[in-house]
Formats: sequence, C-alpha cells, structure tokens
Amino acid sequence: MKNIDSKGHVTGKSLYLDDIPVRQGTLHAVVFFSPVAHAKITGLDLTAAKNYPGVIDIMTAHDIPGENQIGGIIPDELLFAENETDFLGQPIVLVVAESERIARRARQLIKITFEELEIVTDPRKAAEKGLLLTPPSIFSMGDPEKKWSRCKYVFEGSVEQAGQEHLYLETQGAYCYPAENGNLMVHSSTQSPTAAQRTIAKVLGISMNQIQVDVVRLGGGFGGKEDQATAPAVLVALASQKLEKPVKLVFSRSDDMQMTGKRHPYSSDFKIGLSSDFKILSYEVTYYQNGGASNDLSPAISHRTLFHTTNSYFIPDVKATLYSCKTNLPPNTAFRGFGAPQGMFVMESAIAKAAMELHVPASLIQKRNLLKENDLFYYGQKARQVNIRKTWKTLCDEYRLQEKQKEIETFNQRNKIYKKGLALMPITFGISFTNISMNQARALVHIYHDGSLGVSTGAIEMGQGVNTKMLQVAAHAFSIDPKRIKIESTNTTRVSNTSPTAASSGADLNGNALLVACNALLLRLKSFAASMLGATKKDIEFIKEKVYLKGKETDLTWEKLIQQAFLNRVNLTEHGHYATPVIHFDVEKGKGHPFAYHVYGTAAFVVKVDVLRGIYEVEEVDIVHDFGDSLNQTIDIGQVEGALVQGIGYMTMEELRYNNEGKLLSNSLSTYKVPDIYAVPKVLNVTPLKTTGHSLAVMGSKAVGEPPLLYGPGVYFAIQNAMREFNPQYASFDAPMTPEKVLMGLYPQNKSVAEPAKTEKRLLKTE
Ligand code: MTE
Ligand code: LUZ
Ligand code: MOS
Repeated sequence: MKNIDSKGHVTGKSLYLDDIPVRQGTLHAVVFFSPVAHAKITGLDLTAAKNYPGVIDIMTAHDIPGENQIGGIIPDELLFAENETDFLGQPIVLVVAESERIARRARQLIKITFEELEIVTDPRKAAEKGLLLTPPSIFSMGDPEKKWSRCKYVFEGSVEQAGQEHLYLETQGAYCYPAENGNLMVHSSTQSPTAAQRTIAKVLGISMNQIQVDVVRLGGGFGGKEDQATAPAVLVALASQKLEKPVKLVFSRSDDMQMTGKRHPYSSDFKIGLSSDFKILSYEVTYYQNGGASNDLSPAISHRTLFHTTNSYFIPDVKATLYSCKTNLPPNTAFRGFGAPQGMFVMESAIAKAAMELHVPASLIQKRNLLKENDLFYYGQKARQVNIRKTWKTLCDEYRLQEKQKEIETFNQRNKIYKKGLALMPITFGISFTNISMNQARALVHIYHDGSLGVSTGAIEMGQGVNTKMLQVAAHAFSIDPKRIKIESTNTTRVSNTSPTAASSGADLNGNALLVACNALLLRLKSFAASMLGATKKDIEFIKEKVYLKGKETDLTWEKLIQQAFLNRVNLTEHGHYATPVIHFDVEKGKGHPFAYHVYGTAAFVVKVDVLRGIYEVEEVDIVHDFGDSLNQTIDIGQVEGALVQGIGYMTMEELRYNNEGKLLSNSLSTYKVPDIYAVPKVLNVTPLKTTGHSLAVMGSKAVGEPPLLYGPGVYFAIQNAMREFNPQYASFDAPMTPEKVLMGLYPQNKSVAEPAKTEKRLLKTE
C-alpha cells in the first residue's frame, strides 16, 4: 500500500504547523538568545525594543508564573537564562509583536552586557575539570584487565566523531491560543506532545488537563523534536496565557541551527585484544560524550551508546565507561540512532585498526566475531532469533562480494589516480526505549455508525509513514477497506500520556495498542453478529467487509452489521493500552533484558577515491536488511534508503564546526553541507532478509526507523580502505571523512601521485 500522505505531499496539500490558518489577533514571537557561550549577564536593556511600534510585550524569566525549568529527564535546563548564560543560543527574552517582522526588528534593539566566563567546548577538557552532567556510567562483563595477557594481539587507539545537524525541512515551531477558563490549545511540531503538555503545565503553574496539544504531522523530526520542540511550545503558551491572545513562534533556519542541540560529538579511547585466530577476546572503551550545557536526553543516549558498544559481535570481556561532559554548547539531543552510531563507530575503528596492523581484511575479523544464537550481550540479554550471520551471508552470496573484491584489486593495480575501497558494515540495534517505563502506548478507536472509523494513537507522523502503518493495522484487524479509516491527528485530549514517537518504536507500541482496541471491538462485534445470525461467536469471521458464518459468506456486510450494532446500543468505541512484555533492566548493575528484540542487517560499500583531488564517490551500496515480516515494504525500503543517505552524510560531508568561543560556524546551508541527490550511491540495492518476523514486533513487522542509519560508518571505512591503497600508513579515526581530510590523509609528507605505494593483498576470505 502507498503512503497515505504521498499525494498530499506532492500536491502541496499536506498541512504542517505553519499552514494552520491563524486566528484573528494572532501575535508573533521571536527569541532573543545569548550571543555568547558562557557569561554572567550584567545588564539587559529592553527599553528600545519595548518602545518599537507594534511590539506588544517583552518577556523574560520574571514573567514565568510557575517554574523556570524545562529539563526533560533531569531538571537542569532553564527556559530563560537569568543571571548567567551557558551556551550561545540560550533563550533570554521573548519578543512578542503584531508581526514576525516587527518582532525581529525589535529583537535587534535589545542591548545586553556581560562578563565573559571561561568557555569549554571540548569534552575531554570538561572531564578534566570535573564538568560532568551525570556521574560516569560503566557497563561491563568479565574483566578485560585480566585478559590482555591472554591476547595474542592488543591494539589501542583514539577516535573522534563530530555531531550532526538534524536539518528537518520544517524548523521548530508552535502555535497556541487561549481557550475558556484559562485552558490552552497548543499546536506543536513535536515528537512528544505529552512532554510539551507536561512542561507547559510546570512552567505556567497549571495542570496538564488544562492543556491540549495537537500535532497533525512534522516536516521531519529525526530525534531533533523529541525533546527540543518543547521550548517553543512552552514559549508560545507562556505568552498566550499572559496576553490572552493567540501566539505563534516558528524558528528561522538560522535561529534553529544556532539554538538547538544536535547529535553528540564523541571523543573516545579503545583497547582491543584478539586471539591468534582473530577472535576478539577483550575490549575496553572510554567515551567522552559532548553533552552541551544541560542534560536534555543525554542520560538515555549514554545508555544506548553503552548498549551498542559491541555492535554485532560477541566479546566475552568488555568494559565501557562513559563520561557525559558538560560543555558550553547547546544541549545535544536525540538523533536517529541515539548514541548507538557513536559506540558502533568506535568498535569498527578498533577492528579497522587491528586489521590494518595484522594485514588482514577487517571483514575477516568482523565475520569471525558475529553474534550467534544464545550469545550474551554484555548487558545481560541473551541474543535470540539472531539474524546477523544470515544477513552477512546473504549479502556476500547475493552480491558476489568476493568477486567484487577481486575486481577492485584489479582496478587498483591498473589505476594511479583512482583507488577503490570496499567495506562491510554489520548492524545490530535494540528495539525498545532504554527507559523501561516509556515502553507503553494507547489508542482510541471510534466506529461511526456509517461503518467508517476514526483512529487516534500516540504516534506522530514525521515522514516515516507511521500513519499508513496504523491504517493498515486497523484495516487488517477488521478486514475492511482501508478507505473507511481515517487516522486522526495526534492529540493529548484523545490519547493521553504518550511516549515520544522515537526509539523506532512508534509503530510497534502504538500499533500494538491499536490492535488491543481493535480486538476488543472485534470480539464485541462477533458476539453481536452471532446473535443476529443465531450462531455462536466462535463461528463468526469478518473477511473483506463480509460476515462469514462457519467459513461461509453471509449477506451481512460490514456496513449493515455496524448500523444494526448501533441501533442495538452496542458500544462502538474502544481504548487500547499496550505495554511491552518481557523487558526489564537494572541500571545500577547495568544488567537485564532491555530490548524486546534486535534488528539486524549488513551493508557493503564500494567507493572510488580520486587521489589527486581527495574527492570520492559512493559507487555502490548493497544491503541485506532484517525487516521481519514487513507491513509495508515500500515504506520500509524508503526508510532504509533515507537513513542510509543520512548516515553517509554524517560520516562524510556534514561537518559541524564550533569555534573555541562556542560559536557554531556551520550555521547555515552555505557552510553546512548535507547530502544531495549526487551524494546518493550510484547503485543502491536493498534486499529484505527472508524471515518470519518477531512476535513482539507489530504484526511481525520489525522497527525500521533508526537501524539503517547505522550502516553509515561503512562508507567511512570503505573510503579509508581506498585511501590505504595509496597511503597504507593512513590510520586516523576522525569522522566525518570530508574531502579535505581525505586529501591531507593521502599526502602526509608530500607524497607524490607518481609513485603509488605498494599495497597489501586484501582478499575477502570466507571461512
Ligand atoms: N523518517 C522520516 N521521513 N522523517 C523522520 O523524521 N525520524 C526517524 C525515523 N524515520 C524520521 C524518519 C527517527 S529518529 C525515528 S525514532 C523513527 O523514524 C520514528 O518513527 P517510528 O518509531 O514510527 O519508526
Ligand atoms: N529516546 C528515548 C530514544 O527516550 N529513549 C531511547 O531509548 C531512545 N532510543 C532511540 C531513540 N530515541
Ligand atoms: Mo528517533 S532519535 O528515536 O527520534
């Protein structure tokens, strides 16, 4: 089935926050934010801005009736800075005016004076100074310290990874208008309507039931709106409450890029020990996570890094330590993968380093160590229905990787200017929120008496197609035409206490809640049909809009059945609640069974590097991905393609640069390069692994949103492999691999193109 939004999107009819027709008298707000990264505020002169014609109000922390606090997990983040600012981009003042243009002009008239304080942007420096957001987290199994002596080979190294800007097409924004009796209606571009509702209540000093948050869809979220959409929603609610007027705030791209946090940069140290036959026996890693000025979602992201430390491998002795470091940058936040890409990149760097030193292909070490059934993840969960080896093998067979490797070798022998590289990237991603209590969802189903349905869930549509999947789930449950079903906006008054649509679990959690509601209705309707037909309920089935009795079609149609049920006063509305069974986790011990299941896959990357210019091309990416029993393969393959390209951007061209003063230098699209159509691999193949799915995935269809982003590191190592054909000494691990870095890495001491280096044979061995 096609995505139900396709037509609206291509005809421009789909509605986003900024398309909501504003009410008469709507005011417009802009945020005046800190122009420096760390300072004591010594003076704030708002007079000129206040007096600017058309300005209605200028609001600061003094205007907050409740708490000046928006921290999601830990209450350590102010809505408005008061005496001190700790990142460039931190809100200090809200300017509310008759138009956005007036508000922007008035903003320029605000004068601020400050005493600068020491600015820290580097996580290792922060750790040295004891600037940590939370105490260090350690997960371990066995004791690597005791194992080094038993390893034949031990290698150490350091890894740098920059952040990543979400660049959702729709910037952050919210629109609020007062309803009667002090109640508020809030439209927000958020992945987490309940977080917005809860935080508005806290800041405004009212209760959650006074606030209705409604979301039609987002123009992309990618994690950037899991926590950080809350601030704009609170700001408009605050102004709307005080002024008793509708207030709208939509960030400009430049404000958005400067004010909001991004994927966390990491700086890490690893030590890896291998046996003579390349089994990884021991692994130790220390991560310095650049958290920014406050926690935001960093504690949860730290945990996911720790959970994905060993990627798709079984390692008997592992110790991982994570320092979440407080720096003077905007609070870094959720981004597709949520800390997993960082952990996995360090693991793959360790393998790449070992492979280089041992003169074997990295793929040989990767393959030797892939997870098997019943292996223990080092956080205590037993690996079940493990598909990693199947995806690896299918990939190698179906895409003739051994032959490809030979072709690449021949190519490299014959070419001086171009060098090709191949790398494999296996992935394993745990599905469930790492915070157990978030793994629940609700759904509300109305069957109207004409036989049409209105379905509400807590899922937010942000382009990933969750609404189409919800529609398929309901259509399948009743065996009715999908055209009868409408997926309603996500609304906290219809569906309460929502978890954010995140952790790739939107379809699983909300789909399962929807199934609970549908199944309850189905049982009731079967009883009623049985009473109409003088039969028992177990003999009744609904197939393609018809009621079947003992396997035989009757002339009772869906529409007739519903009409009669209504006239006979049968309840045609149901609410469903779902909580993922099985999962548990003890954070103190770092042990448990945190994930409902894992998603697996393997990708192969072929890149071509131009050793004269340092530029490169992704020639081919082949992927075998474990979708389970996909509900919608068109949507799911689209998710793989999109996430892959986002992962390639992260690992190659997207270079987020802050200067030492904590100012974002790459703060516009002219300085921050994201993948365009030319960055898409020339050839991109996605093969679904043949499998039966998983019982905890909605209708067997495994979560797909984030996992394929984790293929991204494959492109990095493919480029490195190509570079080593020219400069075999190249051994740094510093993402993203921009063309400049490639060029500098190729010519460490003015190495000339005329004398290509001798290269190692890199045969892809199969066991
Ligand atoms: N796909 C599109 N088109 N836009 C998005 O913002 N977000 C990703 C992924 N795919 C995103 C996307 C992220 S970060 C997550 S967690 C999942 O979608 C969330 O949706 P799901 O749980 O329904 O898969
Ligand atoms: N958000 C969250 C997430 O709060 N917890 C998670 O475990 C998670 N995982 C991935 C993406 N977002
Ligand atoms: Mo996705 S990072 O879980 O919103």
